[in-house]
Amino acid sequence: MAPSPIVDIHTHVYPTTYLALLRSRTEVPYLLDLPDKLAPPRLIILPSDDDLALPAHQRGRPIDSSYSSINQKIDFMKTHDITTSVVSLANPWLDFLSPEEGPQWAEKVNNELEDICSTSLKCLYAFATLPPSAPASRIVGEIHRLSLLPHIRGIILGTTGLSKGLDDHGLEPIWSALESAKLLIFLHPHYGLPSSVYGPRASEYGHVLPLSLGFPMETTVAFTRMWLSGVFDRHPKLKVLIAHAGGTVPFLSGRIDSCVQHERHFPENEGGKRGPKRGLKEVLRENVWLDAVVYSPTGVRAAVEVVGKERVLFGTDHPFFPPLEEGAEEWMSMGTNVHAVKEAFGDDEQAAAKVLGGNAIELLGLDVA
Ligand code: 5CU
Repeated sequence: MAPSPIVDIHTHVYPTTYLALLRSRTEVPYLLDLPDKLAPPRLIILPSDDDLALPAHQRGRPIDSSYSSINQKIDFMKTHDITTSVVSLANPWLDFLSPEEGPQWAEKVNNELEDICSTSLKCLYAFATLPPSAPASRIVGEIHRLSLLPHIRGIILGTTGLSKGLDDHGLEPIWSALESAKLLIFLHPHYGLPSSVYGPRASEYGHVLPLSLGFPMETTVAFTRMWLSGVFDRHPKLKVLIAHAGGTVPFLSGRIDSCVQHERHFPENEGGKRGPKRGLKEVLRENVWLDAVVYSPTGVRAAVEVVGKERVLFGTDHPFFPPLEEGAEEWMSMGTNVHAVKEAFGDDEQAAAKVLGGNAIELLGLDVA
């Protein structure tokens, strides 16, 4: 029997167009080439990376060819038996561009993603990117254009939306356009939490606190604001895939709901409930998908419990979290996430296979070679 397909829906790339954009800049985010031409350039992605007191080769993070090379992405897929990947631009997307610059860069990057996928013999699809600083009409125009590109299955979106967060009424035309185009929103963090929460010793722990805690909390707050503002009442068909197994949404959903039910600020609605008409439980079961990039069976089980086993999708986060040992072929992040899915389902191999691939194929209509 042929092995079940494995689909990676959380896998990033910095296409060459985007790297050229970063290279042309001197303000964060930007790409810093080093005098040693053999050393990979440094990506200065956050204001805290732009520490001019440090020598250039210690600022930000090294961005080697694995972040942009499609051949290396495909080699990674072959090494780990991944049949199909749905690639997305890595953070910080186009959040930092001016309203005038955004639309043309979105078009360039999205066209490059479509080209990459169309020459990949059915093993690649993509989540496109939007120009969030542009006027809403231009963003809506790009969504319409994307809906005609054969390999685009959704868009990746940061937590700031148009700059005021995902409860911003200015997003209404964007939600409507995404809902009618049936494009999935892949909600992904970038900004984390204010660095003060990590304390004065934060740098001793490298990126551990912002990545393991800041990212998931950022996503949790963004999605909760989206729900609280009634987005899913007004757009009942909107589809959202939340990164990193929903941040902490699965664990905190009961508490979030309880706080709403105890909040006088919300009037009681017809059903005697407070808050949005469509409760959090219902929205999680009908509008939300979670990736399984959570590195533990406990996390996968929590995700499955709140959204259902048919709404959890495998991912790797490649090329982030590469092996630290020189020359290692197998990525721990891949092995850990596959193991977490298999262990979470135990004997239910069919459910594990669906999370590893079948759910994504069905949801995104992927033609798997
Ligand atoms: O964990 C992740 O998803 C990431 C990511 O996407 N981008 C990044 O800069 N670090 C970690």
